[in-house]
Amino acid sequence: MLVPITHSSHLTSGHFTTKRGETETPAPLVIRRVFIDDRALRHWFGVLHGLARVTVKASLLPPDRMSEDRPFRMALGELLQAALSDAAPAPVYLRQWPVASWPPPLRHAAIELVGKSLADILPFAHLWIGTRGVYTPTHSDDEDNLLIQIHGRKRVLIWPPSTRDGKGPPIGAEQDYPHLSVCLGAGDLLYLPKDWAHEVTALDGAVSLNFWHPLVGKKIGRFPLIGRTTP
Ligand SMILES: O=C(O)CCC(=O)C(=O)O
Repeated sequence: MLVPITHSSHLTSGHFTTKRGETETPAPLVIRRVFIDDRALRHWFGVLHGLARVTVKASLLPPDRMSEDRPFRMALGELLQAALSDAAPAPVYLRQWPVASWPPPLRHAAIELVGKSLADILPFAHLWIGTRGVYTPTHSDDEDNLLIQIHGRKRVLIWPPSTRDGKGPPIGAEQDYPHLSVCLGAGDLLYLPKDWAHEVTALDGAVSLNFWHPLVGKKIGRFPLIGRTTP
């Protein structure tokens, strides 16, 4: 059965205003369950599992969120096993793995996964694979961003660009500043305009794709046209 988007919501509700009383624009947007093409997903995961022996540079994350990540090399299969089984002795994250470094079979499978509307910006994709509890500390990006959740859940906290006159929330006191909180599940997409600070935590072993590109804001208008097969 072909279905349109089952749910989408603008995350701002007008309470984020600048000092001059203007509403922050453009605003973050979440679209639920757009990437639920089961066949493409199964194929893509199959290709990923087939690359089990490929070595990747992952990070071992410190539990205190203050010390440095510890980089180390591991087999992709070992990482997948830890992330997809939701059991890992310590938080390990393959962050921001750029498409140019992916083995060609993974690149080809991704074309089907992201569909026609994103195929032209696939060269800007990055893959994120992490165990439960991995995180990305608060930062903002210089480009608009699409974050697509492929597997597991992530919690994203988001602060508007006006926070402390563009400086974003101070580290350690983020929760004291007005923010949005969204939980992304498998198949969900988050559009995050540039300059909105954000912090991400994986609530499960998680796999995501993201695109930093000036055109991603325009592309989200096309998603209602994508029909997807329900499981
Ligand atoms: O998923 C993550 O851990 C971080 C994603 C992120 O910060 C981004 O896409 O800009």
